[in-house]
Amino acid sequence: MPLRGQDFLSATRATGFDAFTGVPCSYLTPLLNAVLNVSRDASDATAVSHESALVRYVGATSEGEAVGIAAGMWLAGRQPVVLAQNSGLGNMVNPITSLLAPLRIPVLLVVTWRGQPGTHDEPQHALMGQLTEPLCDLLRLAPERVPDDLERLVEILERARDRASQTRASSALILPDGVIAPEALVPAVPRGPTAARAWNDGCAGPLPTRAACIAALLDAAPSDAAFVATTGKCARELYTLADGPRNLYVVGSMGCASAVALGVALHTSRRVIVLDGDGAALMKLGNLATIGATAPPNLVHVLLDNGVHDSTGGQPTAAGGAVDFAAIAAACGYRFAARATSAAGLAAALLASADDTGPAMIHVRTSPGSLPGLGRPRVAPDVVAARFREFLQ
Ligand SMILES: Cc1ncc(C[n+]2csc(CCOP(=O)(O)OP(=O)(O)O)c2C)c(N)n1
Repeated sequence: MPLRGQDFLSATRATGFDAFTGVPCSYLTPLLNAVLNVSRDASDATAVSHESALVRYVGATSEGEAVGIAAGMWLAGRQPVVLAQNSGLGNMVNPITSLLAPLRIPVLLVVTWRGQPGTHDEPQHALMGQLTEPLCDLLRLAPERVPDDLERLVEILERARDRASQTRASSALILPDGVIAPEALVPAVPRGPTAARAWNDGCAGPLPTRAACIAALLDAAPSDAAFVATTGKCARELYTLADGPRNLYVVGSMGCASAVALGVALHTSRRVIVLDGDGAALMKLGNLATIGATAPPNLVHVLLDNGVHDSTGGQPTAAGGAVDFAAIAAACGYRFAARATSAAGLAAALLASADDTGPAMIHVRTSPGSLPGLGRPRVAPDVVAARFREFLQ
């Protein structure tokens, strides 16, 4: 007898997992529908409060983004679950190896098993079907198959929870076809278009350095704000200018900083300021749509646009200084979209963004280059993650 999606969800929540994100797979439909149905009930009852929702499901644009969001959820005190198709394992490898592993952030992955050997499936799933278990094994995810028996499922979930709390290790459950019975989805009300308030500092003059921009933000931000910095010299500059527990240095997983910040922002009332690069933002541009759709009021996305991959030697990005990130953010549903070309303008935009309810984008043009003699964080990434999590409690 297949399990009901509701039973799977109840068992997951009873074991302590309390935040969900992912990308659909047809095998996951009953489980996703159970999560979405509960999640909508919860958000109806608590229209503006992200924190009191019984269950929150964030639909991501890629499985890699989902891992970033889940990491942020954990940093904000949750026990997150990522629901994904095994085709998406490729998209997840980078944030699993360069975000979850070094920062020791435990996430439970529920990965479907398209192309399971011995079953009939489409050709595009055949190879990944064979690789699913060994790949999860290689990624140190201690994969276990989801049984169609509730008691055994609870035991597996408890093992994953204990691994998470005792060793901060992530786990994977592999979900074969037919283990969960079908369930209908309560249709969502379509989202209408939103308007963003435009803001411009109107400055003309030499562009500021990234370090001057970070210093201006550190001065202007509320003292209880959290900072999430993208990989490369941006995080190293934040560390050099003002290391402390309110900073998270996203040392790898290029493009995931805004996803991590979203996962945090949805579960804290503090302001969360993410320092992104133009190269990193372009690598996971879908993140902007997810931020617009989930619209956390306390998230400020600062895009430090030097037009180059400064951290790897200054090669031009596809933005090349010509992409209008404020316009993209506005079109994705951000409520405030600012353009700045000076450090003072950036600080003023941060203050102005506080008047709006919803995610803010501040696109600031900067010159390439970094602080001379730039250091590297001497605090281990897992310690940075632990102290950041404690700061957020
Ligand atoms: C998936 C992945 N690809 C490539 C890299 C190498 N890399 C590290 S930082 C960086 C450049 C980032 O550019 P941008 O986001 O514009 O920030 P900037 O260095 O200009 O501050 C690159 C390509 C990486 N860490 N991860």
